[in-house]
Amino acid sequence: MTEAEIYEFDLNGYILYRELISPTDVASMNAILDDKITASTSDHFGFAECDPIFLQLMAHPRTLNIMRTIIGDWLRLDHAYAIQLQAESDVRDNLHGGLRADQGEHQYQWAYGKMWNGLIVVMYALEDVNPGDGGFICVPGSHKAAINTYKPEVDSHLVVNPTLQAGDMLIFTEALVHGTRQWTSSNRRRSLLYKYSPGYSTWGRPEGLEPLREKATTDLQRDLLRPPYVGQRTPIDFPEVD
Ligand SMILES: O=C(O)CCC(=O)C(=O)O
Repeated sequence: MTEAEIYEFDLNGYILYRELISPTDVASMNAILDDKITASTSDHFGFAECDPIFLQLMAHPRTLNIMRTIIGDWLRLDHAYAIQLQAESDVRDNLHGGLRADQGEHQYQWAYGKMWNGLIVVMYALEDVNPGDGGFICVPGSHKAAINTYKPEVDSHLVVNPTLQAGDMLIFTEALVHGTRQWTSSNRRRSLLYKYSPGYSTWGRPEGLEPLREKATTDLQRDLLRPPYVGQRTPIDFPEVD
């Protein structure tokens, strides 16, 4: 990450990268999901085991390079799921998360000249999110808030609803107060969420990664899918970024 990007992530608790997935790959991923999704698929669903392209995205060199700054050399994939919303989807507007929420796991600290994070979300948009569409919302800067007994209303002036184009990537810390607002567009929302943790911790049940481990085809993918542990854990062998 550049100094400007680190400043932005530190200031806001989230950062946006444009055009991370190529239009060709976005189209392939959408076609795969169109085949997979049925009328009974819920708004939140597992997707990463259904095609190798999604494990390749988990190990995207540019993303991992950014995660290296945010989480460090021993990062792991914690869990992954997709969100698909339509105007008729029944969304319970909410804001949750925040510094030290979830048994203290959601963390954000600077020490020894670098940031230390807990669970981090990498969200890829497979469809555009236009101004006012709803979906992902957050309170910029709230990952450093000193008060955790109060959360603003979802329509507060403190809440933002970032706009995205298909292929963009939004990264946020779960220490940020964030959530979902009713989807209002006649177009669908389709997002892929990959959540990464430091090697020593887990938010999801570690056995939830077993179906993905069975599908891993490279050492890098297998390393990212290791369960949490510390002793003799080797760092990730980060791939070169083009
Ligand atoms: O993307 C969203 O709508 C919300 C995601 C969320 O709440 C989370 O990742 O914890």
